[in-house]
Amino acid sequence: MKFKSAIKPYRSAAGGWGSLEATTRFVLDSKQALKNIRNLLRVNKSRGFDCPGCAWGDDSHSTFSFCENGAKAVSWEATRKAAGPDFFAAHTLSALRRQSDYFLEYQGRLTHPLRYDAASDRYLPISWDDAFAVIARHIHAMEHPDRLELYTSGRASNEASFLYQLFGRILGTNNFPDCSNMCHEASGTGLKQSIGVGKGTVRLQDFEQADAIFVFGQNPGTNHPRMLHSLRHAADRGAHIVAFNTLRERGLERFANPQNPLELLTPRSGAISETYLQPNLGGDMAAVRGIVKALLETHRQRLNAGQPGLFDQPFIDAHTDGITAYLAAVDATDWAHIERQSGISEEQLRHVAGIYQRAQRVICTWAMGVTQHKHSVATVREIVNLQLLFGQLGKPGAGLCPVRGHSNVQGNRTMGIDEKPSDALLDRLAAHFGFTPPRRHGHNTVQALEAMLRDEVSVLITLGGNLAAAAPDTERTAEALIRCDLTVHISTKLNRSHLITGRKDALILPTLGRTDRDEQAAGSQFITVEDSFSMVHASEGVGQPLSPEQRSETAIVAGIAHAVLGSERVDWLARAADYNLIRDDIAATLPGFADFNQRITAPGGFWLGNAAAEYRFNTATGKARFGAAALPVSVVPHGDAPAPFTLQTLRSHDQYNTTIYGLDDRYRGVYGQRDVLFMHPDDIAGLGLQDGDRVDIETLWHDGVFRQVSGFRLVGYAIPRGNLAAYYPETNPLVPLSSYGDDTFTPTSKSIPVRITPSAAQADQLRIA
Ligand SMILES: Nc1nc2c(c(=O)[nH]1)N[C@H]1C(S)=C(S)[C@@H](COP(=O)(O)OP(=O)(O)OC[C@H]3O[C@@H](n4cnc5c(=O)[nH]c(N)nc54)[C@H](O)[C@@H]3O)O[C@H]1N2
Ligand SMILES: Nc1nc2c(c(=O)[nH]1)N[C@H]1C(S)=C(S)[C@@H](COP(=O)(O)OP(=O)(O)OC[C@H]3O[C@@H](n4cnc5c(=O)[nH]c(N)nc54)[C@H](O)[C@@H]3O)O[C@H]1N2
Ligand SMILES: [Mo]
Repeated sequence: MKFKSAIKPYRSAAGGWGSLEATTRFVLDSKQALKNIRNLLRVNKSRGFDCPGCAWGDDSHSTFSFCENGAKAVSWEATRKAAGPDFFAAHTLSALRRQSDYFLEYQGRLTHPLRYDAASDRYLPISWDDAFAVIARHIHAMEHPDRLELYTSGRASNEASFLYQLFGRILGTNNFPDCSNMCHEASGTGLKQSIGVGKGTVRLQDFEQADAIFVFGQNPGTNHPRMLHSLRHAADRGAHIVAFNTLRERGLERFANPQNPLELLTPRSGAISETYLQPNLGGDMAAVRGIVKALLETHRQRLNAGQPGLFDQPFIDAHTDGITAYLAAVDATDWAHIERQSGISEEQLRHVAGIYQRAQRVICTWAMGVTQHKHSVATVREIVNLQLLFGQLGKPGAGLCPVRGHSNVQGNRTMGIDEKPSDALLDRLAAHFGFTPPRRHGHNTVQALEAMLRDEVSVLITLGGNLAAAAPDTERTAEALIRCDLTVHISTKLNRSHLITGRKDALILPTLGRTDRDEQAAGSQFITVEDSFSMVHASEGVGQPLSPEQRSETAIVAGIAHAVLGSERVDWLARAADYNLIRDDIAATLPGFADFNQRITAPGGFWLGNAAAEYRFNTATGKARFGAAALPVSVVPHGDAPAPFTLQTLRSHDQYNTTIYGLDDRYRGVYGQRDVLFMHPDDIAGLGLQDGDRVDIETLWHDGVFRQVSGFRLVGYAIPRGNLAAYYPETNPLVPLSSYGDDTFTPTSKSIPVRITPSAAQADQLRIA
């Protein structure tokens, strides 16, 4: 495969013709265009499947609720290309390890259960029964149930997740590391501390009533394209969109609706963000504090003049505590600190405070630019503080909106994929299934990897995902996986994690995806998922599975549980034959799911509700709590001395996490390459270098480990000085396993202290990592 590399600015709006063209190209290039197009038309409709792309809600405005990147995700999964036994007979693992991530997934869908054979260095076919027996043998040999790690990636259905956590807990462990630990953990933790529920308080329709929408640390043009429709409609109504993003992102600046044919014929490409601020990496807490400081000043001036203040005093009195300490913390923060840390001037922050002040209804959204820092929980809580002062909770068109990643990551948590389960959850499981669940907390992702490195883990099972490539500190993560006796991956496609096998055994179990029809003994099955707005709805695949050997995730989890635990207490296989039985279990054990099987038949599903949006705050005091944290002294976790640059690792337009669809990042003007480093032109000049030069990136950390990636091409970009950006997962080797968020253990993927040096090898050959 050949790629032509180029850097050229993208001049059109995000969306529009460019995105329609790209979608058509992806759909038509794939082996079965017709099936793909039919699938796309049904995606996110009441019949059909939920888009595996992202967790944004379904929009009633567009005729076809899909977007360019959803189309890529669907056609990537629904390919007729297969990586079957022939492929594995032809390739040793040593040879496959030399291939790129792109090559591995491009081979197509996994079709047969496989077991690693060390003698031939190949994966060989194995029967399902034998595969389950291998797993049972290893698990039975463990001295303690905590020697098992059960990883989940956020695509797994509610039904599969529920069985998975039940299996782990009956066995006796709460070791449920998941992708969320690397993603929105800080949102859940911060929101729970502040408002007692770890989920957003808004619904999709709130975007239709907001007067202002503040978007923090998020790139919806690429990662949540359907969100652009909501932003666009809001902007058209005259709502103010204020974006905080370290980079200038095309999708946030301008957007033409690619699903509105008329609009494509006109040159109009609505401006989205009227105000676009570029904070330093990790500068959002300081920015929000500055906004509050400005608003507090006006509030006091008004009170002193005998006028009503700005804040929503009735809401504050009735529903919150901690305001005095918080306002004292705001007073104690000086403008110099705010300006230095945020990188935004007092004047700009006062301007934005004015927009906030004039809006009756404000929504704040955020994603990884807020959650992947050391002080992310404090930052989330600062956003909540701002909203609480104005009572922006529980009223239409206002509230808090962490925009989730994987399409069912929120549902996974609801189902109990949680290493720190509440006692209430465990009590209900215990009562319904008649067992004594473990009460000690389990491992999150970082703790699981650390335990593996200490040889405290025998078996790793992953329900989707690509742990080896998604986790930080690539070398240490690989070392961790190798130290397990058995690694088991339940996957749709071949990926890096499959190539790093446990020291005694390794299995790959091929699973059906969202788009595939799922036939079980009781007939065709659907699964359920929950979006970012707590809407639970059904998803039913339409395509004929590529191989009769592929099994659904639910059936695989049930098969493992049956082999390990037998079916006396829970009839796992009956549940795999008829998912209604699992939904009955869920209805009996999880709040909000009464009459699940009946309510799920409603078109569009049902809303789980949100206690905080109804002024019920499940905190220690029963009130929403202001957080009074001081701004951190430094936002970048560092070792012995401050680093010259801070690096964030992010997604290109042609990737889904560790899945690389192609080598373009159209909106940022990057074509045919991924080994680029975005830097301010003056910083490039300051290093005595030029645009296009190759550099090495080295992490400055205090554990004596040398972490470097090399040969990255400098790209001059609109980014504040001292800040850098490069793509994930190529830069994961730079994120130290021991650098994670306070209270979250989320790797600090958006603030890595680094040093840049000219590349020794100014290699010009194309590297596809
Ligand atoms: N097509 C596609 N869709 C996806 C995904 C995908 O890979 N591809 N991934 C899914 C997943 S799992 C997730 S979690 C989401 C991720 O969605 P995003 O959070 O949008 O993902 P990132 O690419 O990490 O982008 C981070 C954005 O925040 C900005 N940023 C980084 N640090 C800071 C900061 O400190 N302050 C501010 N204000 N801005 C900052 C970056 O410039 C960038 O625009 O998307 C989901 N949807
Ligand atoms: N440096 C850095 N690291 C990061 C991030 C970052 O921004 N920077 N982001 C973090 C974030 S937000 C996340 S969510 C994680 C993502 O971490 P993961 O969720 O572990 O990774 P993915 O790349 O989404 O997983 C892709 C694999 O999932 C499998 N798969 C796809 N669909 C299905 C399915 O329907 N069922 C099953 N069983 N398997 C399926 C395929 O085999 C595919 O290879 O990465 C994190 N890591
Ligand atoms: Mo994520």
